[in-house]
Amino acid sequence: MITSRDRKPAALSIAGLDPSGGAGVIADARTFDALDVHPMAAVSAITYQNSRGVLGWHQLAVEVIRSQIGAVVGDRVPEAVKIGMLGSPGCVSEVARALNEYCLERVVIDPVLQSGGGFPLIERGGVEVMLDELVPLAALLTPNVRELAGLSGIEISGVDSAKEAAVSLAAAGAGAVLATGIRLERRGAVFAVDILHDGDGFSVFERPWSEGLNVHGTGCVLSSAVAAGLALGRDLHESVESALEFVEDAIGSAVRYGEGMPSAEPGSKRSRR
Ligand code: PXL
Repeated sequence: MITSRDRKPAALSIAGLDPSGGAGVIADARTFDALDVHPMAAVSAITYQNSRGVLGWHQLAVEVIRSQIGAVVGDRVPEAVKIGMLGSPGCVSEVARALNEYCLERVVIDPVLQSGGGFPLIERGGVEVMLDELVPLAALLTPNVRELAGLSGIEISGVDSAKEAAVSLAAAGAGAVLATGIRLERRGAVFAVDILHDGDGFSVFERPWSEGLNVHGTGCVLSSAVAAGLALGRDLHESVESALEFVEDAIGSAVRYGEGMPSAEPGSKRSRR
């Protein structure tokens, strides 16, 4: 008989499908699995894309999204939830409603607004509903620079404005904010800075800036790795630190899978420092 103590922690990804496997629910499931968390998923939208970029996408009906979440969660409440591309304001609202209805906890939200190549992945009005209904349910929000600017309305020109924007999103109800990929030049060297604001203070993480390296899907992998850490019972700071290491390792071992840029391969090389 399987007891609750024998059960593997589970995490649910509610996100878009990237059929080429670089981002979305496939990247999320691979990340959960690599971190020994059982992967579950509900698809919000189906994108048409390959390694060269996004060609378009189709939004799934709100009822389809509701049915997927209801079926999965009705059987097994996940220890953590990762939310990615949602597509329409109606889907954002439905996901917020489901999180409340099923009392889902440890929710990590990657507020996806567009693809790396700039293709819009949310319809008009989506940002407002996200701020009103979803952001207050986030244990952690993981915006990149463009998402940070889009959600806060603050132009991001460096670490100080990123901190200001993170504070404004915490004031909008997010439990914590991890702002990623802020470019910093210091004494001729370029760094990518990630800033964690937990409502009180800031933790700042720096790594060398990797120009031209494919970062398609790294936002998905990062937020999923944090959700996996939370599902495994780690606290927020520990989960963020190990997720940042995990992504760095994944980028370091990226492989080329199509004509476009190389993709980050979750779990293909894991080394702990
Ligand atoms: O990286 C953002 C992202 C998230 N989710 C899906 C995507 C993309 C980028 O293309 O396709 C499904």
